[in-house]
Amino acid sequence: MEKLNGKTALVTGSSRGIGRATAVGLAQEGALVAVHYAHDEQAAQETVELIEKDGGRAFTLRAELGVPGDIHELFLGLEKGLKDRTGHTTLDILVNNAGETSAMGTAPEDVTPEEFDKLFAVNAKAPFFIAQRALGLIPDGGRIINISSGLTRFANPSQTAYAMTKGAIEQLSLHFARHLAPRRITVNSVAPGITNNGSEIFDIPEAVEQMAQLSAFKRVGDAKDIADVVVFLATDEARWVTGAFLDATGGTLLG
Ligand code: NAP
Ligand code: P7Q
Repeated sequence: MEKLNGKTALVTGSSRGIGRATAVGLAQEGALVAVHYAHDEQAAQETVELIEKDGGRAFTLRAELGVPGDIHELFLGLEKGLKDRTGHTTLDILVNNAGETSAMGTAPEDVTPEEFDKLFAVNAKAPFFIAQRALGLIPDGGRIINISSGLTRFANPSQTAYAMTKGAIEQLSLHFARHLAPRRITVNSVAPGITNNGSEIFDIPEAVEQMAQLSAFKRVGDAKDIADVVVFLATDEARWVTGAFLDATGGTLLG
């Protein structure tokens, strides 16, 4: 039985990686999914094709986040896409997944104010204002799922600024969970560890072998390892879980 029949979902940054696997997973459970992207329209279209091949429903939605007018552009496209397909603009599930993961190997001494501002604009500010704007569309019993990182609990100096943005999104989950509990809307954080998002580094066996050692299971995560956790949080089965931090790092934080 599909668990999300009749539901709608927005997954930011679902043209590839964890977002794509999440969009596919939500659609497999019957949700109509807005596949959001910034630059790679073809990749977003491929996500939609994957979903449709499976008998699911999805549409693409472009909006660059972290720039002026981003929230307006995102919701203009979202509301139109939903209205055209469902006759209304109800959004049951919001997954704040899009993230700036570049410039991550930089020593703290070398991080520039511009890089810092960009990371915060995309990873922290945009999710806050997306959630704020989505509040008018999310019905009682809805879901907000924020993608954090195990780096909020695993020290790695060259990822300080990035990890700071993920600390911020975890605060969004905590405080919005309290704010939205009267409406039975749950708000949670999911923290992946190193996860194969299809980028080139995961084609280098030696690099993958090294990264795998961080997990208690001695492998890197697959995007589906994370998507399955997000899909669970989106279902009614997770109605009693809110304000939580879900460690989806394959035991990287066990020490
Ligand atoms: P990814 O493969 O790098 O994909 C990023 C997605 O976000 C793409 O769809 C991209 O769209 C979109 N995006 C990036 N910058 C954007 C912007 N400024 N505006 C709008 N969309 C933007 O990502 P991933 O590795 O799957 O990561 C997904 C989430 O998991 C992120 O929040 C990341 O921080 C978190 N995470 C990842 C890992 C990991 O090891 N992969 C570990 C822990 C946490 P376009 O391609 O169209 O630009
Ligand atoms: O190093 C990470 C890490 C990484 C990367 O590998 C590079 C990538 C895939 O472009 C983005 C990325 C995002 C992350 O959130 C992490 C991460 O969470 C991580 C890494 C190394 C050691 C522990 C980690 O989480 C516990």
